[in-house]
Amino acid sequence: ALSLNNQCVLITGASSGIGQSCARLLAQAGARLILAARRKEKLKTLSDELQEKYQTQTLLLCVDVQERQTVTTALEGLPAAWKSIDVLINNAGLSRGLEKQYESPVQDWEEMIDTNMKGLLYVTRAVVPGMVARGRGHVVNIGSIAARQTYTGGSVYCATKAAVKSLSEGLKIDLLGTPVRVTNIEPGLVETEFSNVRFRGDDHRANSVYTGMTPLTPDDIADTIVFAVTRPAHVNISEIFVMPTDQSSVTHVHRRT
Ligand code: NDP
Ligand code: 8X3
Repeated sequence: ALSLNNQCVLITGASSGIGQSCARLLAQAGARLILAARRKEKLKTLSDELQEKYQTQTLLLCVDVQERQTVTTALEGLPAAWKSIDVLINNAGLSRGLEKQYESPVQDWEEMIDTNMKGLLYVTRAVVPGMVARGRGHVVNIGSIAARQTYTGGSVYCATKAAVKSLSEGLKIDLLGTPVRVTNIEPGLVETEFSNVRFRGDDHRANSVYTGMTPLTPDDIADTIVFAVTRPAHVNISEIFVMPTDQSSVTHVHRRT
């Protein structure tokens, strides 16, 4: 059941973390991959690795999902062999800072909203009509524990992930009567570049997020995505909420320090 032989999968945010792990696990399962992110070099290195290890066919898309026209043009311009996307993984996303809602830099809100909400919508808008027309497809959105619980300094990030939950549910409603499936994955703490991006390269502060506890790895999340997309056609895994054993809520983290 874990074969994705020749299926075409588009992963946004494939240059790092969860997206990169998805690329590796899906390549292993036999998929063809469209790898999207802004950092072309990282995509190229990953693509070389996948070609070498699994003879994966890849297509690289250097796009910023915040730019609507760029997203639309890139996806409309896909070569014929790559147009039939079977699985879309809307993973590109980020957090910026932990300031109070009424004090944080407005451009931080805009970057989170434009990436996590609008970027996800632009990609979905460009890809899903083809899935409906072909009568096959699966959209996997990366939400978060942050959608379920707002934490200090996280209000705008948490709001964008609450939006991902609503958008996943809404898309599922809109697709009822078609064979296209929708899954919302909601991870707790996963060690990736996420905290380095949130704290703008302050490695000490970023590392402290995971100190003394065992976080999830990006492979743990990619694993659940492989599970969701390899179920039989009549099974829609609607939500998966995954936490580290050392975490029981956003604010309850067991640390051995
Ligand atoms: P990383 O920072 O390691 O990866 C984020 C990825 O998103 C990168 O590949 C980055 O690529 C891409 N990205 C960011 N902005 C854009 C953009 N404007 N256009 C295109 N690509 C973009 O973090 P994670 O792997 O942790 O994050 C992946 C998803 O998981 C995010 O949606 C995040 O919110 C979510 N998440 C993470 C958790 C965690 O604890 N780490 C927990 C719950 C959810 P590039 O910079 O090259 O464009
Ligand atoms: C990321 C989860 O709690 O680190 O979505 O912000 S958290």
